[in-house]
Amino acid sequence: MTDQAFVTLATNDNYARGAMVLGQSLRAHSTSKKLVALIGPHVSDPCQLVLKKIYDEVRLVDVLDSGDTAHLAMMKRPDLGVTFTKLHCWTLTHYSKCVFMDADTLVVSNIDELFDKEELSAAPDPGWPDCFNSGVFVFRPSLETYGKLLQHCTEHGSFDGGDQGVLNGFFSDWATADISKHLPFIYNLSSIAIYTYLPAFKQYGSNAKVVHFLGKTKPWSYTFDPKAKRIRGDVQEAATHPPFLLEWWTLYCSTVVPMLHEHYGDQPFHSGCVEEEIHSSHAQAAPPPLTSEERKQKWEQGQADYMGMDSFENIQKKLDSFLV
Ligand SMILES: [Mn+2]
Repeated sequence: MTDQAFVTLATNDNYARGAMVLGQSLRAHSTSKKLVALIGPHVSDPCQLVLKKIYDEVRLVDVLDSGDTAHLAMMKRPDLGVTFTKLHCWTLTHYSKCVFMDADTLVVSNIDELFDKEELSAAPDPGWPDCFNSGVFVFRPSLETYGKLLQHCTEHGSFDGGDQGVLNGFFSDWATADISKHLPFIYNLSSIAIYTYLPAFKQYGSNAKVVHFLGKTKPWSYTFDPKAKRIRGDVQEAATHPPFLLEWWTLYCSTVVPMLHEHYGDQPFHSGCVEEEIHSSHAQAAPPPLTSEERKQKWEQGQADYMGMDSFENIQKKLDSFLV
């Protein structure tokens, strides 16, 4: 179907790298749909060129420069800049139906069946399930809807400061009107759910089709040692399931980094793939282990040590010890 497309948004080079991996993951799972990337003016030339290799269409969206209704809306609500950029997806009227996907999502299975759904279909947000999460949603491009959305935006703003607040305000009957517009959680599985409802993750997690790296720490916030297949970085605040993170990095290193090298040429750039030397003593010196009270406190503050003590494997071990 050439009038249906997956659409994503990258406002800087980091999110552009996310978009590259997302695009590659869609291709790896043999999508028959077009791929469209909306980009902001801050995405560098080499990144734009790589996106053009992966995506069928790369469209520059400069709200400040557009001179259209979005520009006017932004003058009233300058705080919602990126949100207005995202709403631009409704202007892609050369497609009859689209699925928007955040650049911090990863496809782990073919999801073309989402195009059977209607606007606005989305999965519940794990933090407030009467709201949908705007990281993955089905929509129909329409200038009429676009205009109404911008109007809604300027009149009511966004209750969370971003596009999710605007979209939930606009499609406000999502929670109750039509159950067929509730996508199963496996189409927008945020790793937060793994730690808030582990038994459900154990039961259903293997059905995941889209993983969403919610939260401040994104896959590209880490570095990766491709030889050792190890993720490095401040993993304390990682709200990310290690195997999915590993899948992101493996796809990135094998299929995206070579293209980045090609387009950066002699220019230096930070790929994030670093082969570590044999560890010096300082790298091996682990911080003193937390007492269980300190650990409990950290967990309650949402700072579980997901890659270490509180890793999924360790939680599973503990759980298994109860189950057998
Ligand atoms: Mn996101």
